[in-house]
Amino acid sequence: MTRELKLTAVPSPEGTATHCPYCAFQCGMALSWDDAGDCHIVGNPAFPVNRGALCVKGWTAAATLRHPERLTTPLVRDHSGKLRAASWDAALDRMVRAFRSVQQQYGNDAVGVFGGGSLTNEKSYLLGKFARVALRTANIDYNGRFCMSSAAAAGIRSFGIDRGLPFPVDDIAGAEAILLVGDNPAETMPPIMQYFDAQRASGGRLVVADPRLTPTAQRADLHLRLMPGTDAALVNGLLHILIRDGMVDTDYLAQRTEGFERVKASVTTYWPERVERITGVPEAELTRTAHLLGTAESVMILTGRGAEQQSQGVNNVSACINLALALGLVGRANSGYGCLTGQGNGQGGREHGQKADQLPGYRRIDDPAARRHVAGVWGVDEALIPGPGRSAYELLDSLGQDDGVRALLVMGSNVAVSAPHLNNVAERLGSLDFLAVADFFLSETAALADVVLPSAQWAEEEGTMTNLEGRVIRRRKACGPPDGVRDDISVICELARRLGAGSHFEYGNVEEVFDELRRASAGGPADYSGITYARIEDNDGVFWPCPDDGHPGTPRLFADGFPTASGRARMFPVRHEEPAETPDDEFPLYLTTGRNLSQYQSGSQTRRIAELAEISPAPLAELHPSTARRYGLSDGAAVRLITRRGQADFRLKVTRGIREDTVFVPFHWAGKQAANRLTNPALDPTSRMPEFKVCAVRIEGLETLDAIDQQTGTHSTTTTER
Ligand SMILES: Nc1nc2c(c(=O)[nH]1)N[C@H]1C(S)=C(S)[C@@H](COP(=O)(O)OP(=O)(O)OC[C@H]3O[C@@H](n4cnc5c(=O)[nH]c(N)nc54)[C@H](O)[C@@H]3O)O[C@H]1N2
Ligand SMILES: Nc1nc2c(c(=O)[nH]1)N[C@H]1C(S)=C(S)[C@@H](COP(=O)(O)OP(=O)(O)OC[C@H]3O[C@@H](n4cnc5c(=O)[nH]c(N)nc54)[C@H](O)[C@@H]3O)O[C@H]1N2
Ligand code: SF4
Ligand SMILES: [Mo]
Repeated sequence: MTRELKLTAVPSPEGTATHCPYCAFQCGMALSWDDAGDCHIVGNPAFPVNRGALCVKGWTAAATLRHPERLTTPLVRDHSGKLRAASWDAALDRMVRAFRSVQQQYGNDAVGVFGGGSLTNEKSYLLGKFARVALRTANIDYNGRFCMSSAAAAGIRSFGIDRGLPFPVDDIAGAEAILLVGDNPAETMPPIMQYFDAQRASGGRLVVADPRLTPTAQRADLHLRLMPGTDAALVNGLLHILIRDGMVDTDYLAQRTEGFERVKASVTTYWPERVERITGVPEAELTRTAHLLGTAESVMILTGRGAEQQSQGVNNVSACINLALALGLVGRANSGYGCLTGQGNGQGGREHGQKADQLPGYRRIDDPAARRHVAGVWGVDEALIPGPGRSAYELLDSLGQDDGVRALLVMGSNVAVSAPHLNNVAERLGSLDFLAVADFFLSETAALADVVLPSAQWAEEEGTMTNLEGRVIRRRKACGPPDGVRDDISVICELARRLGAGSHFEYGNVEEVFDELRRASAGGPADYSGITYARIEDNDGVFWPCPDDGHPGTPRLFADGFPTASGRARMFPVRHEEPAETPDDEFPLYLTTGRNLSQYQSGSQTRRIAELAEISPAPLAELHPSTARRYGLSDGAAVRLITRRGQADFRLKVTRGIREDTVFVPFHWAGKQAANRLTNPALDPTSRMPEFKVCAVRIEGLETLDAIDQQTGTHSTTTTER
């Protein structure tokens, strides 16, 4: 199916300034159209975060807009099980009937909503309100649970607030030493490397803890090649050395923190020899790192998904926070703890109520004062707002079960590729009474749906995003959506109307949704009440919290105190616990998963872009040469990876850049090459984050390459059977 999609550009001589559709760096870019109607993208040098730089995904993002596989009409599954084009009326009708009938039969909570961190603030807010007010279900969660939840939980319990970076990215350039724990920004956020490069150019040092020698680790002064799942031991070991050698900031600890004595006692057993045994990082490297951090004037400790996506993810982050507090870094110039948020609106998406346990403004849904405030803004009875619902994986695991979710709306996630233990998730999705998916492409999840709604995307809509620094920015509309496509905001409002809650969903435009969000967030931890579209426009974005119109916003947090009961940061003792699964005779290697530079997430967008597919056409399983030799496997061989949950097939990339006991695969592909057929859904007890980064695996050679299904990501919209 090849066809031309017509776009109506919003006319502007220099192009329209907006932001990239992908990651949390939210690079500023300008879109313009030539006479032939082709869209061109250039980095926006005036936007102070990327300063004109883009990565290959940003450069090629125009291809998403007029892509021949764009959905331009709703699809409804017919009696023979095929998805067929339908009118909006028919599709929305079918949804409302299905939601009503499931709720009548099984109760309100039997309808679930699954959102995403790529949705704008306005959409995230409205989706949460839709679940609570129109569907009256407790069961809404989102893919950020798979992404930011461990760092968020640890940040909140120590600092009283979760803003990924409590300082602008600019500060990175001025840090004398940086420790990156499980982050690979050279591939996952390339333009941020200009700040790391500037840091090293002025004499700063970089230490990277990663089981792989990533492009980021290649730029480091020191690479700590730790065993997967041993982050807490590593970081406790660093703190042990710093305490032993008298390098902690005792004044800071006394004045600004609580709980240090217990932490100190808990790290006494993490002496370097033991930590070397647990982590595989040589004692000399531990000591060198600790002394580097202990002697530098300014130090940053940053975590990524490597440390966070574990069943010990919260503890791992807490160990890093303990280290940062012990060194007196938090709130000091060019210093502190931060996490590099992942998705485009991974930060805002976790603040405005699409999380199971949360109301807008980063309020807790079980906090009576928060409920009262938000009920007031929504004009509903406080008692009608449901309580906390199931977390993302638990929600997916409940699908079709007796007391579980029987009808689901997915907006902004491709769970059929990105959720852990996919074989189980596929079975659960298949057992639903009803599935609706809103997307711009027929993602693997949409292909399973009973109703598919074609959505407008980034450059076709207005809204705000909150980048990794907590800077609220404008996503500006640069062109109209293709005919037949609607924006998610108007779809949510229309569904609410059809469900009888229309009076709570009357907005003249997207800015009015934002204005309501501001009021709902007022007084909450993520207070947006002083942020307006106009102020964002005038200031290249505004940092939250921003509690009133005259407030300048808050680029840097914690200079004077912490929003905790005592005003001090709280330290929590952390013990190294093994991952839920470790290698044994049957599954002798560690499997870890993550990302490639030129593919994004479930690949639903980027696998469809020719330039990106050319750079990265299929996933490669990385294995160390000596391990490959042991199994008689060579570079390029076809292999099968097998875990207790499933198997998947890959070509092998033999590389010295990985530990001998570890295999790595990227998760951007579907079908037989889906890494998540292998991954372990063991959850962190606090954040409910699945253990994407560690499980036990066996590797077998395959005779032929036939088993490898290239998975270009294309589907025929009329033949997909459920
Ligand atoms: N190109 C590209 N960029 C992206 C994305 C994408 O899909 N593609 N996604 C965006 C999103 S949503 C996110 S969340 C970010 C993620 O950004 P990152 O966190 O940088 O990405 P990952 O590759 O998931 O994980 C980082 C590193 O963790 C390492 N690792 C694995 N196991 C362990 C462990 O046990 N301990 C430690 N310390 N490290 C370990 C991996 O080897 C990997 O190099 O990227 C964002 N940017
Ligand atoms: N094995 C393994 N699995 C992982 C991870 C890992 O490291 N390893 N990382 C996890 C992480 S950090 C993340 S963030 C998740 C991400 O995994 P997913 O949630 O699957 O993320 P995306 O691929 O971004 O899916 C977004 C889908 O929504 C659509 N979409 C995007 N924006 C919009 C919008 O505004 N409206 C609508 N209606 N649709 C939209 C896109 O086309 C796409 O199909 O994957 C997780 N899964
Ligand atoms: S770094 Fe992220 S925001 Fe910037 S161009 Fe690449 S994907 Fe887009
Ligand atoms: Mo993420």
